[in-house]
Amino acid sequence: MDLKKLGRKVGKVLDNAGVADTGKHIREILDMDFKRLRSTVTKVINETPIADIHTHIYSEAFGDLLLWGIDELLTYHYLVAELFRHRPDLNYEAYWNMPKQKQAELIWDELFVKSSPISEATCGIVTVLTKLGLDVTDKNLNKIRNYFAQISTSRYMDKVFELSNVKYVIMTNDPFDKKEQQVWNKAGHTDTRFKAALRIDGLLNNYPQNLAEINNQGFEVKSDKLDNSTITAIKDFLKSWLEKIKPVYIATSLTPDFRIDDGSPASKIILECVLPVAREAHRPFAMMIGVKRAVNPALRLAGDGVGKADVDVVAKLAHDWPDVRFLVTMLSRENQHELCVTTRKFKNILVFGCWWFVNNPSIIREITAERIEMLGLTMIPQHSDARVLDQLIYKWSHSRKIIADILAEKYFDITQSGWPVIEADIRRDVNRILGGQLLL
Ligand code: RAT
Ligand code: ZN
Repeated sequence: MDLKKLGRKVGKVLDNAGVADTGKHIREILDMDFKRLRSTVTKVINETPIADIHTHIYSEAFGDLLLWGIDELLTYHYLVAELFRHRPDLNYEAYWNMPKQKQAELIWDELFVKSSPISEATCGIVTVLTKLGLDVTDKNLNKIRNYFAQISTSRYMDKVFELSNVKYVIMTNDPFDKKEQQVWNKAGHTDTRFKAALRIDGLLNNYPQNLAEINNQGFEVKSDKLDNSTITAIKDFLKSWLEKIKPVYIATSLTPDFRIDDGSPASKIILECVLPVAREAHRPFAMMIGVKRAVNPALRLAGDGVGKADVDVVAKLAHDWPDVRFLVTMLSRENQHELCVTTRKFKNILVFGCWWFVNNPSIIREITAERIEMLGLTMIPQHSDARVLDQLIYKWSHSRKIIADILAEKYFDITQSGWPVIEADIRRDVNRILGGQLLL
């Protein structure tokens, strides 16, 4: 007896009996072979508007902090690092002294004309240009520049959000940045596609250098001793920024050697200021762990490295602060499995994204499968980390494809064991992990 034929018959009977939905679902389940499943998952993932939970892009209100266009894409620090791989003869300062246009031309020439753009960062630019409908066959940079010269910022912004199908992005907002302060201290910003995150690296790493700035902002931090009145002032400083920018979370990056119980100013500020404020304000604390800053300072933003960190820090914080939600991502590939295990032990940890050096297809594939196998749908598989608006287009199109491949395999496995998988369930699941539901 052909099971599919029988299923279709049963489906029809149910349709006629007025239970059309059930009939449709039965047919759907029986017809679900791998190819079909994969195309359904891909369709659902492409149609699901993304909540991008960590980026470095800004709304238009932030003026020149918002980067977009071909020259910004080409001078993205991921490509700057690659330029020097191609041109070891080039002097770092000579590059930095060039005007941006010249830097972009050099990168275009070295990485796209004299070589094929097959690294993730370079092929990302090819994806952006082709998704914008531009012809790249003659490798003509000026033609590409003309396209960007003719479009206004707001039209382009709409286009990027539409092409990438992103519903909102979370920015990285630095309370010590003068340009940002000008915006927040005046009207703020109104574009609801942009939400804030309070980034406190400056407070943790540049303390006491930033003491003066905290004082300037009206919070009396008298010494660098972190005495009681200073702790209170830092807490007030944090609370005032929470009030001002209404961030989705408070965030910091941390070095691989960071320890929470070493009595350093950074750990003291986290324990005595950040976590009490986060708990009281019901804001998650996001930790991005594993970056070694300025391994090669001459490369500037492109000069940071990676190191394996101590996941026990995450476990200790999650254990000691059960009322605080910790969003965690780690930079080292070697930390990912331990982080999954730790996350299984603490309901207040939410793992997110494949950050920076692990945001490459081969590693995203591995980490995403590992997370699904160990955490199911209780994790946020990806964020874009876009620094240039246009990068939303490629970062999400590349990630969507990989996430779809992995999810399709996982759904197929359960159909093989007899579990019914229907499109509505896939949609529910995908919306949960990509649509920001887990952040609520
Ligand atoms: O990915 C990047 O662009 C890095 O430079 C960093 O900004 C990193 O993502 C971070 O948030 O510290
Ligand atoms: Zn980032």
